[in-house]
Amino acid sequence: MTSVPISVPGGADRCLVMGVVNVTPDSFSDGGLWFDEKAAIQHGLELVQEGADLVDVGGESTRPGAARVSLEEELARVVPVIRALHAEGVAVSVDTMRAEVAKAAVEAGARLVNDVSGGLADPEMPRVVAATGVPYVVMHWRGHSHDMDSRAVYADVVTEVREELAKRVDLVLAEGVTEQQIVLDPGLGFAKNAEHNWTLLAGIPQLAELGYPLLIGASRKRFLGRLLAGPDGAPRPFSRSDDATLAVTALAAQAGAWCVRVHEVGPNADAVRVAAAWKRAGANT
Ligand code: PMM
Repeated sequence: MTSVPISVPGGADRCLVMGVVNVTPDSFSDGGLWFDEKAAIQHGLELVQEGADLVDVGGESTRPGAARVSLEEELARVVPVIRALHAEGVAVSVDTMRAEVAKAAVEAGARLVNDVSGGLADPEMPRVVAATGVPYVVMHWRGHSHDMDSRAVYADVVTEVREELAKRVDLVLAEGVTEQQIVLDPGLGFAKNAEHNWTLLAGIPQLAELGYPLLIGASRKRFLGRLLAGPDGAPRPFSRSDDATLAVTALAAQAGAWCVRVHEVGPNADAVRVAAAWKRAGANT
């Protein structure tokens, strides 16, 4: 497996925790909470206090049905927050599908580009990421949020996601990104229904066979709320699905995930340490 040059304080041999700061008015679970620049910076610093290894700053909501924001608006939302967090010594990633935002974010100090479209939304992205040399999260994606649910059609979701990711890898490598930069992500909830998401989680070992570190983003997603629906069938609100996120984190870390992307960092940071201790003990017996 390739190694991603994000140094973790203490050089921890465990799954990393990426905390989320959505600088948006409309993200699914935390839209509006960190829309104000000062609030976003403060929240990023709190996430680090709680144990985040990385803070993922995004300025565009990708919730199902979301409309796009302009380039100017996205830059105005994320760049000042990234610059301020970087100045405080925080390892920041930028959650963007736009090459120009990725470039400005890395110039402002971002140390990883997290592209939910895996280079499909902006053909310039792989070349720009190649030039920066920072790690690049290539997520599985089939189209923009406004119609992604209609693309959630698979005969064998693990095989198809694996093959589509492998194609993206070939393309970004051809554009100059190195193997050492690449992180893959199955893109839970992006053109996937609940059953697809569970099958992909169970398929982490097969996805890992591609040979790249894996990032898993299950936090507060709708499939958890559906699983925990009450007797009336009403999905559990995302605000009460953090314990389920935590369970996914522990199991994903156990299955070999490189990083989990979560909204509530503290308990997830504990969970990855539990999984690491369990694995270490297993290796010694
Ligand atoms: N999910 C969201 C946003 N960015 N990035 C990666 N790499 N993987 C994900 O699963 C992912 C992502 C949507 O979640 P949010 O809007 O609730 O933060």
